[in-house]
Amino acid sequence: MAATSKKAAASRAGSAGRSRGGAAKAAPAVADFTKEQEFDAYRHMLLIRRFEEKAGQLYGMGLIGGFCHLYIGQEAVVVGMRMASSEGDQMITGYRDHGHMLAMDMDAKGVMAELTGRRGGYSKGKGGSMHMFSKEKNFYGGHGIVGAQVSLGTGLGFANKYRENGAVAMTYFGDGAANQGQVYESFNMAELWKLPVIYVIENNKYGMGTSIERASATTDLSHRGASFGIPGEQVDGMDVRAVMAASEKALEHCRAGKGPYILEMITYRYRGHSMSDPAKYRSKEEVQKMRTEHDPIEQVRARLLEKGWATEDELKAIDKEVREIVAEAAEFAQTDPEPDASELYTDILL
Ligand SMILES: Cc1ncc(C[n+]2csc(CCOP(=O)(O)OP(=O)(O)O)c2C)c(N)n1
Ligand SMILES: [Mg+2]
Repeated sequence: MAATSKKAAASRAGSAGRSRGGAAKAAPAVADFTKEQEFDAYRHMLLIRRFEEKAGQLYGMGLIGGFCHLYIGQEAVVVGMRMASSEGDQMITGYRDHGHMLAMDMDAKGVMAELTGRRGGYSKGKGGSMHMFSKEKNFYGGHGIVGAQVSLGTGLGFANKYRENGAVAMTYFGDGAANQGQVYESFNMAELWKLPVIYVIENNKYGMGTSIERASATTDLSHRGASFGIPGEQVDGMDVRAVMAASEKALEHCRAGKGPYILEMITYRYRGHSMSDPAKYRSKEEVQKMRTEHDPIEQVRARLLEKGWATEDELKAIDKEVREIVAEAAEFAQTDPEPDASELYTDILL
């Protein structure tokens, strides 16, 4: 992915955003996608969707131990961010991390095998769903402690500035995590030292079973950097074009040495918090409405068909290709051996 950013920046419609400190609202900007970009977005979002569906099945079959948090519904966030970013930019997130890894072009086999605790997994089968990393692909985890990745992502930004490498640390966290204290300590340092960090708040409206209205004194999270002077904006996180346009703008801000930027992605997860959550705190109608009216993949699909850029058969063929990648990953995740017992003593700090 990536490398399509310049074109989209040039064709971006309007100029979204707020003045410093998140004061003023502006019209949302939507990147005007080329045919190539629509296909790119479609493929990547579909890969995440199918991967997650398969992970859900494997979990149901008892093949995945521990926690497993699915990203279904939120695909446009990570794909849009990634489409605007460049080689070298880093990503770090919490435990809902499979989509982020696939967006960073990590191998589906390695991710799935980590879920099933196999040797060929990204953490040699010792980390599981929430603890995977790939320095090579600039993915820094995979963190189970809510909000912990925000300080770490700020550290990545510090390293980027110190090394003058031009990279930006895309640091993701949820609406629930947005109430953690260390988030604000990090904001302060990031703005004080003008660190190149984009704080991507994935507001999927719930932190476990608690809605944002019940948990947060203020619910417009794009304003959360106001007291530090960090600009922020709300983005339609179900529309990959809006995400990409916002990402372009935030990346430009960071690369110009102006410090951090907050993007609050308004999104939604279709499944429960984790595989063990039946999601009784919200109505079926609420979920169904998001699925039918705002699904990120359906939006791209509809545009491709409407513009005559793809036929139903071509889209089916992409689905088939994607399903094959996922099936191969699932096969590997079930046949690759478990780590040797001696691995209990490696990769640990003594
Ligand atoms: C420090 C800490 N407190 C509590 C938990 C338990 N916990 C796990 S996920 C979660 C909710 C976080 O919600 P949000 O940030 O909105 O992310 P989402 O799951 O919606 O992606 C909580 C409270 C934890 N893992 N770490
Ligand atoms: Mg949430």
